[in-house]
Amino acid sequence: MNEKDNIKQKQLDAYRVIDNGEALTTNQGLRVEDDEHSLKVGPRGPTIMEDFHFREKMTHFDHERIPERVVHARGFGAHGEFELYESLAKYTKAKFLTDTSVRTPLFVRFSTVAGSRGSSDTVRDVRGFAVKFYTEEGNYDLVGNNMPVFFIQDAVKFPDFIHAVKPEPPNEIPQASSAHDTFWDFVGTNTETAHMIMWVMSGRALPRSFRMMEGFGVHTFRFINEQGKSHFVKFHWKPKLGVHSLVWDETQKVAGKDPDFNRRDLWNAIEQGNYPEFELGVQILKEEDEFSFDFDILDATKLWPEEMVPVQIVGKMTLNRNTDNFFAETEQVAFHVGHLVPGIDFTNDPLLQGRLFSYSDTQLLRLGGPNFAEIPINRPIAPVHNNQRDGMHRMTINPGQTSYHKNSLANNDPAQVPPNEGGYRHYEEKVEGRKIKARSNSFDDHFSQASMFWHSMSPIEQSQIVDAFRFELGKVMSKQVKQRVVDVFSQVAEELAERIAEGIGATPTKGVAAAPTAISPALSMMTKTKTAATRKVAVMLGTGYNTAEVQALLKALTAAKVTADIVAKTHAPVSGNDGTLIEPQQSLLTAASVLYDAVYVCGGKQGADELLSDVASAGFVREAFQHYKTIAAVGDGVRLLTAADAAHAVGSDEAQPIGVLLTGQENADAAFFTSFIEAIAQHRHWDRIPL
Ligand code: HDD
Repeated sequence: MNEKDNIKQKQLDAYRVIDNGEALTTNQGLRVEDDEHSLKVGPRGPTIMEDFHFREKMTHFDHERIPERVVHARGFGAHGEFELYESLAKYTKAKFLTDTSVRTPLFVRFSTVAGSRGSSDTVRDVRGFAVKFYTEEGNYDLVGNNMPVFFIQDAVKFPDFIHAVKPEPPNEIPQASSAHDTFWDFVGTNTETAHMIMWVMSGRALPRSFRMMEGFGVHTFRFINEQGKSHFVKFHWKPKLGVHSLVWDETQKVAGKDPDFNRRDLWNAIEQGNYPEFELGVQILKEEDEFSFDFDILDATKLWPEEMVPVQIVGKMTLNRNTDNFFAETEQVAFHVGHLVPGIDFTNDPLLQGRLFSYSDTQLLRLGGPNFAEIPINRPIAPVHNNQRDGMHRMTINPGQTSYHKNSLANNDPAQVPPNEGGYRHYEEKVEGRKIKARSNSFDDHFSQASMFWHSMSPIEQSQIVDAFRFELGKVMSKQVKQRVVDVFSQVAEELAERIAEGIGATPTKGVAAAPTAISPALSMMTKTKTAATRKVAVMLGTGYNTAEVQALLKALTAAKVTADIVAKTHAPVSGNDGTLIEPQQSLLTAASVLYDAVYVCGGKQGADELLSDVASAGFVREAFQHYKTIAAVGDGVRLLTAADAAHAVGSDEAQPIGVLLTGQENADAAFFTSFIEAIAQHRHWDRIPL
């Protein structure tokens, strides 16, 4: 969609204020003569109360902060649009899902859950994946996560769960981490968490990029079609770049080297025109099939295996515009699971039902009153007319005498709308029962799907899960908490519990593990799309590099949409074998191997000596090797790899490690570049064996 056709952007234009070339004024529009000095009695005297400019400026500053979100405080947003591939009219009357000619503007916010606003991006955590569609029929918010299940089954337990995962009350430690006693105490005493914990201990909790993670609506929702017929639906987002994760050691280092790693990645991708794309998928079930499974479809700790209920791809979201102002847009955007359009409705999932209260309630505190829907980023593109009035920061000026319904003085406007003209009517589900504080027995099985997850993983993913448990529980002080967790996961898989127990000095329980309900290959990240596009390479070089080769390499990388940074010993321009100068983007001091997907070391004796004279160069390569990344070296550059224990010398009888590409020649050719790019597309070489 052309930007100028984006109706939401047009609406936002009215609020964008460009300061370039303008006079400095107070908030009252008064032109300011001096913004450097407060008004004083003489140049060394006291500041005078009457300095209204000083007071206004300082007061505004003093009030600049609003409460951060109680969960998902750290997030990053972008604008985009949704296009529909095929009409879903058979299932829903939602216009944006039935009319393929409509491009729906949207805003997305990705987030971590536990950390504060200033915490690091690459912590082990669930990622929020919230999408606000600005549809012609009103805003529709799909407030999901990058994992398809949740920790708890009933929303009444949400405050308890969040209290357990947040930093502990006495000292607010640890920040943005679940590796502490209260979290694992909650897990050990609330076994419904087991399935979600398997996801959180997996690489899904360490996404390489927001652009490389799936999104899930989690709950079972309803589609309602024009005839009033209901189907159950689960929503999925499938990233075009595949689903990929960092490794744990890397995430911890990235958290120090670049705490903004994921947000920078998204920002840069959009700035470079590499617009992130996610396809929308739906799993649909007939109402008659509600009880056809050995799990309850209202239980948010269960997923519908894709092999059982296929995901139909129905449209695509493209993120194509960064924000102009983080606070105005990303911080003030207010999502709510209850923002619906006709054709979509809720189910009785008790987690979903409780969310319907929490989201609007929390915005009242965070955004300071009931008029948050009038903040530009939250405004629907559909017209808004009702009898709600006043409140903090009311923007709309509603002329007229009446603000009530029914009225006779204003023709009873604004008028109610029948469903056949777009009025929202709740699905008339028949419900009966006694008022009771209880949970259905059909929610009792906490382990079968956790077991399915474990058994669907590849061996490397299983090892990563075991290491994650060992790390997290290794940080827990209480022995009984650790033992209790092992007892719980003994019920998921015997081997898993044994391996955790061995690492933390606890005892697994034998013979209590649940049988997996099925194996679901779709759960493994190894089954996802692989491409080198938008990956980042560090090209290490020193004086005398082969200019023609480097130019050809950069061309080949650009053609494959791979981005590259030249990394040299310092930032000073480096001269090639024909005297051409290259200005490095990074030096060995500013670059870190963990910020790249692959490393390419150029040849030339002088250059290799120059790089090797700084020990950081071998460390750079070594780290990339340990993180299973693609590494290539040419001619003398191979010496960096041997110094880093990342390769055998060229011509050695030993097999080179997987994902390490070498050439003894001082000039790599196009075939070498192709192999390098193909290796990058693998994401990581998990089967690599250390030398
Ligand atoms: Fe929630 C924020 C996703 C359960 C209460 N939630 C929030 C955000 C996401 C989710 C992505 C951030 C939105 C943004 O970027 O502004 N939450 C989920 C998912 C859940 C879930 C996928 C389970 C399926 N949440 C959940 C429950 C409750 C809440 C059970 C309470 C009953 N969530 C909130 C909240 C937040 C929130 C307190 C904090 C900030 C906000 O709403 O706007 O209301």
